[in-house]
Amino acid sequence: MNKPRILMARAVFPEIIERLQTVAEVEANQEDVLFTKAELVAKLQGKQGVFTTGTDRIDAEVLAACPELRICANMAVGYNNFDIPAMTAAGVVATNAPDVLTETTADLGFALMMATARRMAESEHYLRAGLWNRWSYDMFAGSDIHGATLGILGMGRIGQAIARRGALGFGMKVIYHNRSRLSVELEAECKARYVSKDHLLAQADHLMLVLPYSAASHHAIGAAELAQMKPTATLVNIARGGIVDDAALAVALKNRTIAAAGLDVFEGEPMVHPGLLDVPNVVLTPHIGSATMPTRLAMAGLAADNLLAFFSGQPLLTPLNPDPRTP
Ligand code: 8YV
Repeated sequence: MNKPRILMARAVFPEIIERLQTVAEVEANQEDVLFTKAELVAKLQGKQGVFTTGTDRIDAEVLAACPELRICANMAVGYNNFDIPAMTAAGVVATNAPDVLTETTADLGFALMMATARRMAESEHYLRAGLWNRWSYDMFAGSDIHGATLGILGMGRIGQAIARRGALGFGMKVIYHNRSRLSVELEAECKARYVSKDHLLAQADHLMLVLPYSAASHHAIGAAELAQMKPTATLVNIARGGIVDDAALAVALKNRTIAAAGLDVFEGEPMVHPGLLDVPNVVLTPHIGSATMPTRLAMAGLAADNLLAFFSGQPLLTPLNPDPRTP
């Protein structure tokens, strides 16, 4: 029997390619070429599987042009790069990579919140610029993390892991808003209290965004929401670009209607809104939430395991839509 053929849309750990080669013919992309849609479609001809990352879009147009494609395995927990209804309609399986990055991403969210509240980037730039020549009583005085109110918008696995860090490690009062309320047991474990979005915006000293991107969450934080926040509040986005209206945020930061922001994700990344580059009160990182070697290896391993399971006739590990192989 012919081996299935898999395209790696981006470069990945060599051992992942070797693992996939045990069941499939693999076309790697170790030069890490960023394919245009037309190039991706051309590369997918004759392929039954594709290993994607969050930057590779699989939509109805791609699916229509690639009739042999049967599975897309995303090396990311977020899957807004997939058109799931179109994939389901085309009988193409979609998988993501949840759980393995939860704690690592929560660590980064917490680090960004602390760096933002304590003005670490701004003060480091000041020191590097040779401007530090004396101490003063309010030099880079920021806000406290311990004892403050942590507001979490989006209370999935990563939101819960951040809540635990805040409540158990730093004595923070944790409030959250989510599409659906957590069970009483989970709320008790995370020491988190469910509130309305308005209450969350008005009460949080530090607001953390961890909700998935969808049409419904587009600009969930815009000018109106920013205006509801305390002038002393900080905002951290580790979720997805587009959840925050970055232009409105740049204005809020410039006018200091909120104190500061920490951003790991951006609308239209890797482009960054120029207004965000212009203001000092923002800490910017290039989408590194899950970026530790063990976690990235685990994410790639899970995406590969889904492909291996699919082509060996085994149940999928983390499916996002119905498996057309099951009757
Ligand atoms: C990835 C992410 O680095 O998992 C996600 O949803 O945003 C990040 O962890 C990125 O999407 C690579 O696929």
